Amino acid sequence: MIIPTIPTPDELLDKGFKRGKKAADLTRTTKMPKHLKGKRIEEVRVITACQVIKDRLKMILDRVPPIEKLPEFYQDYIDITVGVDDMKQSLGALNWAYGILTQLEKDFASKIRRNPSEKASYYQKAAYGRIASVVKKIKKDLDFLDFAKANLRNMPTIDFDATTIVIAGFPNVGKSTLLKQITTAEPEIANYPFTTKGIQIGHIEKGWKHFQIIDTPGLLDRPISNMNDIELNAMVALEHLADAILFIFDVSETCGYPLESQFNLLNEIKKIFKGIEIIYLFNKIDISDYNNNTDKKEYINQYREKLDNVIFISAAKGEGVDKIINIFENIEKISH
Ligand SMILES: Nc1nc2c(ncn2[C@@H]2O[C@H](COP(=O)(O)OP(=O)(O)OP(=O)(O)O)[C@@H](O)[C@H]2O)c(=O)[nH]1
Ligand SMILES: [Mg+2]
Repeated sequence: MIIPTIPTPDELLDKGFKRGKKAADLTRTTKMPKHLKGKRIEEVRVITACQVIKDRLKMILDRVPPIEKLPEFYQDYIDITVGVDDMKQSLGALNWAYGILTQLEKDFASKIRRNPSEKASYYQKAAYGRIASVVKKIKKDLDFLDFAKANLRNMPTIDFDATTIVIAGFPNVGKSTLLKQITTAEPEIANYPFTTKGIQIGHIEKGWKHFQIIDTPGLLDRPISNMNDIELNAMVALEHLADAILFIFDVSETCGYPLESQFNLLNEIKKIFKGIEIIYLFNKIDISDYNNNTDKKEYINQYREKLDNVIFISAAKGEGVDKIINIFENIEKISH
Protein backbone atom coordinates (compact mmCIF):
# COMPACT_ATOMS: atom_id res chain seq x y z
CA MET A 1 0.00 0.00 0.00
CA ILE A 2 1.34 3.40 -0.95
CA ILE A 3 0.58 6.01 1.68
CA PRO A 4 1.62 9.52 0.55
CA THR A 5 4.36 11.39 2.40
CA ILE A 6 3.09 12.45 5.80
CA PRO A 7 4.08 15.95 6.99
CA THR A 8 4.78 16.89 10.60
CA PRO A 9 2.49 19.51 12.24
CA ASP A 10 5.26 22.10 11.88
CA GLU A 11 5.65 21.37 8.19
CA LEU A 12 1.90 21.67 7.68
CA LEU A 13 1.68 24.97 9.55
CA ASP A 14 4.78 26.34 7.93
CA LYS A 15 3.42 25.65 4.47
CA GLY A 16 -0.02 27.03 5.29
CA PHE A 17 1.24 30.21 6.93
CA LYS A 18 3.83 30.87 4.22
CA ARG A 19 1.23 30.54 1.51
CA GLY A 20 -1.12 32.72 3.57
CA LYS A 21 1.49 35.44 3.69
CA LYS A 22 2.11 35.20 -0.04
CA ALA A 23 -1.58 35.52 -0.81
CA ALA A 24 -1.85 38.49 1.60
CA ASP A 25 1.11 40.20 -0.07
CA LEU A 26 -0.54 39.74 -3.43
CA THR A 27 -3.77 41.29 -2.17
CA ARG A 28 -1.79 44.27 -0.90
CA THR A 29 -0.85 45.14 -4.49
CA THR A 30 -4.44 45.17 -5.75
CA LYS A 31 -6.49 48.33 -6.01
CA MET A 32 -9.21 48.60 -3.38
CA PRO A 33 -10.56 51.21 -0.91
CA LYS A 34 -8.20 51.34 2.07
CA HIS A 35 -10.69 50.35 4.79
CA LEU A 36 -11.72 47.29 2.77
CA LYS A 37 -8.22 46.34 1.75
CA GLY A 38 -6.94 45.91 5.30
CA LYS A 39 -9.76 43.46 6.00
CA ARG A 40 -9.36 41.69 2.68
CA ILE A 41 -5.64 41.08 3.29
CA GLU A 42 -6.31 39.36 6.63
CA GLU A 43 -9.27 37.43 5.29
CA VAL A 44 -7.21 36.11 2.39
CA ARG A 45 -4.38 35.23 4.77
CA VAL A 46 -6.68 33.12 6.97
CA ILE A 47 -8.54 31.45 4.10
CA THR A 48 -5.37 30.55 2.22
CA ALA A 49 -3.67 29.07 5.28
CA CYS A 50 -6.73 26.92 6.00
CA GLN A 51 -7.08 25.83 2.38
CA VAL A 52 -3.45 24.81 2.00
CA ILE A 53 -3.50 22.73 5.17
CA LYS A 54 -6.86 21.20 4.30
CA ASP A 55 -5.74 20.29 0.78
CA ARG A 56 -2.81 18.40 2.19
CA LEU A 57 -5.00 16.51 4.66
CA LYS A 58 -7.51 15.72 1.95
CA MET A 59 -4.81 14.41 -0.34
CA ILE A 60 -3.76 11.93 2.37
CA LEU A 61 -7.37 10.92 3.10
CA ASP A 62 -8.14 10.42 -0.59
CA ARG A 63 -5.06 8.34 -1.26
CA VAL A 64 -5.41 5.88 1.63
CA PRO A 65 -8.11 3.35 0.74
CA PRO A 66 -10.87 2.77 3.31
CA ILE A 67 -9.53 -0.17 5.34
CA GLU A 68 -12.91 -1.92 5.58
CA LYS A 69 -13.19 -2.02 1.80
CA LEU A 70 -9.88 -3.86 1.35
CA PRO A 71 -9.76 -7.64 0.84
CA GLU A 72 -9.68 -9.53 4.11
CA PHE A 73 -6.03 -10.54 3.69
CA TYR A 74 -4.90 -6.92 3.53
CA GLN A 75 -7.07 -5.99 6.49
CA ASP A 76 -5.46 -8.80 8.48
CA TYR A 77 -2.01 -7.75 7.26
CA ILE A 78 -2.54 -4.12 8.24
CA ASP A 79 -3.93 -5.20 11.58
CA ILE A 80 -0.93 -7.39 12.37
CA THR A 81 1.62 -4.91 11.10
CA VAL A 82 0.38 -1.56 12.41
CA GLY A 83 -3.11 -2.14 13.87
CA VAL A 84 -6.36 -1.48 12.02
CA ASP A 85 -7.97 0.40 14.91
CA ASP A 86 -5.04 2.80 15.24
CA MET A 87 -5.06 3.29 11.50
CA LYS A 88 -8.76 4.10 11.44
CA GLN A 89 -8.39 6.40 14.43
CA SER A 90 -5.57 8.36 12.82
CA LEU A 91 -7.45 8.79 9.57
CA GLY A 92 -10.49 9.81 11.61
CA ALA A 93 -8.41 12.46 13.38
CA LEU A 94 -7.27 13.91 10.06
CA ASN A 95 -10.87 14.04 8.96
CA TRP A 96 -11.79 15.76 12.22
CA ALA A 97 -9.04 18.38 11.72
CA TYR A 98 -10.30 18.95 8.19
CA GLY A 99 -13.80 19.67 9.48
CA ILE A 100 -12.62 22.01 12.23
CA LEU A 101 -10.41 23.94 9.82
CA THR A 102 -13.38 24.40 7.48
CA GLN A 103 -15.36 25.82 10.38
CA LEU A 104 -12.53 28.10 11.55
CA GLU A 105 -12.02 29.38 8.03
CA LYS A 106 -15.66 30.29 7.72
CA ASP A 107 -16.02 31.81 11.21
CA PHE A 108 -12.89 33.96 11.13
CA ALA A 109 -13.39 35.16 7.56
CA SER A 110 -16.81 36.35 8.56
CA LYS A 111 -15.52 37.96 11.78
CA ILE A 112 -12.90 39.85 9.81
CA ARG A 113 -15.46 41.00 7.27
CA ARG A 114 -18.08 42.09 9.78
CA ASN A 115 -15.84 43.98 12.21
CA PRO A 116 -14.04 47.32 11.81
CA SER A 117 -10.76 47.07 9.91
CA GLU A 118 -8.70 47.85 13.06
CA LYS A 119 -9.80 44.46 14.42
CA ALA A 120 -8.77 42.53 11.29
CA SER A 121 -5.21 41.83 12.37
CA TYR A 122 -6.39 40.73 15.82
CA TYR A 123 -8.78 38.17 14.32
CA GLN A 124 -6.17 36.93 11.90
CA LYS A 125 -3.78 36.22 14.78
CA ALA A 126 -6.55 34.55 16.75
CA ALA A 127 -7.36 32.39 13.72
CA TYR A 128 -3.70 31.35 13.33
CA GLY A 129 -3.59 30.43 17.00
CA ARG A 130 -6.62 28.18 16.57
CA ILE A 131 -5.26 26.63 13.36
CA ALA A 132 -1.96 25.84 15.06
CA SER A 133 -3.69 24.25 18.00
CA VAL A 134 -5.85 22.01 15.77
CA VAL A 135 -2.87 20.87 13.70
CA LYS A 136 -0.80 20.17 16.82
CA LYS A 137 -3.62 18.05 18.20
CA ILE A 138 -3.18 15.58 15.33
CA LYS A 139 0.56 15.22 15.88
CA LYS A 140 0.32 11.66 17.17
CA ASP A 141 -1.96 10.70 14.30
CA LEU A 142 0.45 12.10 11.71
CA ASP A 143 3.29 10.31 13.49
CA PHE A 144 1.33 7.08 13.36
CA LEU A 145 0.55 7.42 9.66
CA ASP A 146 4.21 8.05 8.96
CA PHE A 147 5.05 4.86 10.87
CA ALA A 148 2.32 2.99 8.96
CA LYS A 149 3.67 4.30 5.67
CA ALA A 150 7.11 2.88 6.43
CA ASN A 151 5.74 -0.46 7.61
CA LEU A 152 3.18 -1.05 4.87
CA ARG A 153 5.49 -0.06 2.05
CA ASN A 154 6.48 -3.59 1.11
CA MET A 155 3.11 -5.27 1.63
CA PRO A 156 2.76 -8.41 -0.50
CA THR A 157 0.86 -7.95 -3.76
CA ILE A 158 -1.74 -10.67 -3.80
CA ASP A 159 -3.67 -11.71 -6.90
CA PHE A 160 -7.11 -12.48 -5.52
CA ASP A 161 -8.27 -14.13 -8.75
CA ALA A 162 -5.45 -16.66 -8.72
CA THR A 163 -5.60 -20.04 -7.04
CA THR A 164 -3.28 -19.75 -4.07
CA ILE A 165 -0.98 -22.49 -2.85
CA VAL A 166 1.04 -22.09 0.34
CA ILE A 167 4.30 -24.02 0.80
CA ALA A 168 4.92 -25.39 4.29
CA GLY A 169 7.59 -27.55 5.92
CA PHE A 170 10.56 -27.38 8.27
CA PRO A 171 13.52 -25.14 7.48
CA ASN A 172 15.90 -26.49 4.84
CA VAL A 173 13.52 -29.08 3.43
CA GLY A 174 13.63 -27.40 0.01
CA LYS A 175 10.68 -24.98 -0.01
CA SER A 176 12.45 -22.15 -1.82
CA THR A 177 14.17 -24.58 -4.19
CA LEU A 178 10.77 -25.94 -5.21
CA LEU A 179 9.26 -22.47 -5.59
CA LYS A 180 12.04 -21.51 -7.99
CA GLN A 181 11.64 -24.79 -9.83
CA ILE A 182 7.89 -24.55 -10.46
CA THR A 183 7.36 -20.84 -10.95
CA THR A 184 8.52 -18.72 -13.84
CA ALA A 185 10.34 -15.52 -12.99
CA GLU A 186 12.29 -14.80 -9.81
CA PRO A 187 9.73 -14.78 -7.00
CA GLU A 188 8.59 -11.45 -5.63
CA ILE A 189 9.89 -10.92 -2.12
CA ALA A 190 7.58 -8.97 0.20
CA ASN A 191 7.44 -8.28 3.91
CA TYR A 192 5.44 -10.54 6.12
CA PRO A 193 5.07 -9.96 9.83
CA PHE A 194 7.47 -12.07 11.83
CA THR A 195 9.25 -13.85 9.08
CA THR A 196 12.56 -12.08 8.97
CA LYS A 197 13.13 -13.15 5.39
CA GLY A 198 9.70 -11.97 4.21
CA ILE A 199 7.50 -14.08 1.99
CA GLN A 200 8.18 -15.08 -1.57
CA ILE A 201 5.45 -15.20 -4.16
CA GLY A 202 5.87 -17.00 -7.46
CA HIS A 203 3.41 -17.37 -10.33
CA ILE A 204 2.59 -20.12 -12.78
CA GLU A 205 0.02 -20.53 -15.55
CA LYS A 206 -1.45 -23.93 -16.29
CA GLY A 207 -4.45 -24.78 -18.45
CA TRP A 208 -5.79 -21.21 -18.47
CA LYS A 209 -5.54 -21.01 -14.73
CA HIS A 210 -3.26 -18.73 -12.80
CA PHE A 211 -1.58 -20.09 -9.68
CA GLN A 212 0.17 -18.07 -7.06
CA ILE A 213 2.62 -19.96 -4.87
CA ILE A 214 3.58 -18.50 -1.50
CA ASP A 215 6.70 -19.53 0.41
CA THR A 216 6.67 -18.39 4.02
CA PRO A 217 10.07 -18.92 5.64
CA GLY A 218 9.97 -19.15 9.40
CA LEU A 219 6.21 -18.97 9.75
CA LEU A 220 4.96 -22.47 9.09
CA ASP A 221 7.90 -24.34 10.52
CA ARG A 222 7.21 -24.65 14.20
CA PRO A 223 4.47 -25.69 16.62
CA ILE A 224 1.54 -23.33 17.02
CA SER A 225 1.91 -23.56 20.78
CA ASN A 226 5.19 -21.62 20.44
CA MET A 227 3.55 -18.77 18.58
CA ASN A 228 2.44 -15.51 20.08
CA ASP A 229 -0.92 -13.91 19.27
CA ILE A 230 0.50 -11.76 16.53
CA GLU A 231 2.11 -14.72 14.79
CA LEU A 232 -1.13 -16.64 15.11
CA ASN A 233 -2.94 -13.79 13.38
CA ALA A 234 -0.35 -13.87 10.65
CA MET A 235 -1.25 -17.53 10.18
CA VAL A 236 -4.95 -16.75 10.05
CA ALA A 237 -4.27 -14.23 7.30
CA LEU A 238 -2.61 -16.99 5.28
CA GLU A 239 -5.45 -19.34 6.04
CA HIS A 240 -7.83 -16.85 4.43
CA LEU A 241 -5.74 -17.02 1.31
CA ALA A 242 -4.76 -20.66 0.82
CA ASP A 243 -6.66 -22.90 -1.58
CA ALA A 244 -4.17 -25.72 -1.04
CA ILE A 245 -0.97 -26.46 0.89
CA LEU A 246 2.17 -28.04 -0.47
CA PHE A 247 3.70 -29.80 2.52
CA ILE A 248 7.32 -30.74 1.94
CA PHE A 249 9.09 -33.53 3.80
CA ASP A 250 12.84 -33.95 3.52
CA VAL A 251 13.12 -37.73 3.39
CA SER A 252 16.92 -37.54 3.38
CA GLU A 253 16.62 -35.85 6.78
CA THR A 254 19.64 -33.72 5.82
CA CYS A 255 17.59 -30.72 6.90
CA GLY A 256 18.31 -31.87 10.45
CA TYR A 257 14.80 -32.94 11.43
CA PRO A 258 13.76 -36.61 11.56
CA LEU A 259 10.62 -37.61 9.67
CA GLU A 260 8.86 -38.09 13.00
CA SER A 261 9.21 -34.37 13.84
CA GLN A 262 8.27 -33.41 10.31
CA PHE A 263 5.05 -35.39 10.74
CA ASN A 264 4.31 -33.62 14.00
CA LEU A 265 4.58 -30.33 12.18
CA LEU A 266 2.18 -31.59 9.53
CA ASN A 267 -0.37 -32.26 12.26
CA GLU A 268 0.02 -28.70 13.51
CA ILE A 269 -0.50 -27.35 10.02
CA LYS A 270 -3.63 -29.49 9.60
CA LYS A 271 -5.08 -27.93 12.74
CA ILE A 272 -4.68 -24.42 11.37
CA PHE A 273 -5.59 -24.99 7.75
CA LYS A 274 -8.69 -27.03 8.47
CA GLY A 275 -10.41 -28.43 5.40
CA ILE A 276 -7.77 -27.16 3.01
CA GLU A 277 -6.31 -29.76 0.67
CA ILE A 278 -2.73 -30.76 1.40
CA ILE A 279 -0.40 -32.11 -1.25
CA TYR A 280 2.36 -34.24 0.28
CA LEU A 281 5.80 -34.08 -1.24
CA PHE A 282 8.70 -36.35 -0.29
CA ASN A 283 11.68 -34.27 -1.34
CA LYS A 284 15.41 -34.86 -1.78
CA ILE A 285 14.73 -38.34 -3.08
CA ASP A 286 18.05 -38.09 -4.98
CA ILE A 287 20.07 -38.22 -1.76
CA SER A 288 17.70 -40.37 0.31
CA ASP A 289 19.03 -43.86 -0.57
CA TYR A 290 15.40 -44.82 -1.18
CA ASN A 291 16.27 -46.81 -4.28
CA ASN A 292 19.43 -48.54 -3.10
CA ASN A 293 18.97 -49.22 0.59
CA THR A 294 16.07 -51.48 1.59
CA ASP A 295 16.13 -50.43 5.23
CA LYS A 296 15.90 -46.81 4.17
CA LYS A 297 13.13 -47.62 1.73
CA GLU A 298 11.16 -49.41 4.43
CA TYR A 299 11.73 -46.55 6.85
CA ILE A 300 10.43 -43.97 4.37
CA ASN A 301 7.53 -46.15 3.21
CA GLN A 302 6.35 -46.47 6.78
CA TYR A 303 5.62 -42.73 6.66
CA ARG A 304 4.38 -42.81 3.09
CA GLU A 305 1.65 -45.27 4.11
CA LYS A 306 0.26 -42.80 6.60
CA LEU A 307 -0.62 -40.39 3.79
CA ASP A 308 -2.65 -40.44 0.60
CA ASN A 309 -1.02 -39.64 -2.70
CA VAL A 310 2.55 -38.85 -1.84
CA ILE A 311 4.66 -37.43 -4.66
CA PHE A 312 8.37 -38.23 -4.61
CA ILE A 313 10.45 -35.38 -5.94
CA SER A 314 13.86 -33.89 -6.17
CA ALA A 315 13.24 -30.16 -6.11
CA ALA A 316 16.90 -29.49 -6.82
CA LYS A 317 16.97 -31.70 -9.92
CA GLY A 318 13.43 -30.94 -11.03
CA GLU A 319 12.40 -34.61 -10.82
CA GLY A 320 8.71 -35.26 -10.22
CA VAL A 321 7.95 -31.58 -10.33
CA ASP A 322 5.66 -31.89 -13.39
CA LYS A 323 3.43 -34.23 -11.35
CA ILE A 324 2.82 -31.45 -8.84
CA ILE A 325 1.85 -29.03 -11.55
CA ASN A 326 -0.57 -31.57 -13.02
CA ILE A 327 -2.31 -31.86 -9.66
CA PHE A 328 -2.69 -28.07 -9.48
CA GLU A 329 -5.26 -28.16 -12.25
CA ASN A 330 -7.69 -30.01 -10.00
CA ILE A 331 -7.45 -27.53 -7.15
CA GLU A 332 -10.58 -25.48 -6.80
CA LYS A 333 -10.54 -21.92 -5.56
CA ILE A 334 -12.13 -21.80 -2.13
CA SER A 335 -14.36 -18.89 -1.22
CA HIS A 336 -13.01 -18.39 2.29
N1 LIG B 1 20.12 -33.02 -3.03
C1 LIG B 1 19.06 -32.20 -2.92
N2 LIG B 1 19.17 -31.05 -2.24
C2 LIG B 1 18.10 -30.28 -2.16
C3 LIG B 1 16.86 -30.63 -2.76
N3 LIG B 1 15.98 -29.66 -2.50
C4 LIG B 1 16.63 -28.72 -1.78
N4 LIG B 1 17.91 -29.09 -1.56
C5 LIG B 1 18.94 -28.35 -0.83
O1 LIG B 1 18.50 -28.20 0.50
C6 LIG B 1 18.95 -26.95 1.02
C7 LIG B 1 17.77 -26.17 1.57
O2 LIG B 1 16.91 -25.83 0.49
P1 LIG B 1 15.96 -24.56 0.52
O3 LIG B 1 15.17 -24.59 -0.72
O4 LIG B 1 16.73 -23.33 0.83
O5 LIG B 1 15.08 -24.95 1.78
P2 LIG B 1 13.93 -24.09 2.50
O6 LIG B 1 12.91 -25.07 2.95
O7 LIG B 1 13.51 -23.00 1.62
O8 LIG B 1 14.68 -23.53 3.77
P3 LIG B 1 14.29 -22.26 4.68
O9 LIG B 1 13.99 -21.14 3.74
O10 LIG B 1 15.49 -22.03 5.52
O11 LIG B 1 13.12 -22.68 5.49
C8 LIG B 1 19.66 -26.25 -0.11
O12 LIG B 1 21.03 -26.46 0.03
C9 LIG B 1 19.15 -26.96 -1.35
O13 LIG B 1 20.04 -26.93 -2.41
C10 LIG B 1 16.79 -31.86 -3.46
O14 LIG B 1 15.77 -32.27 -4.02
N5 LIG B 1 17.93 -32.61 -3.50
MG1 LIG C 1 13.49 -20.86 1.92
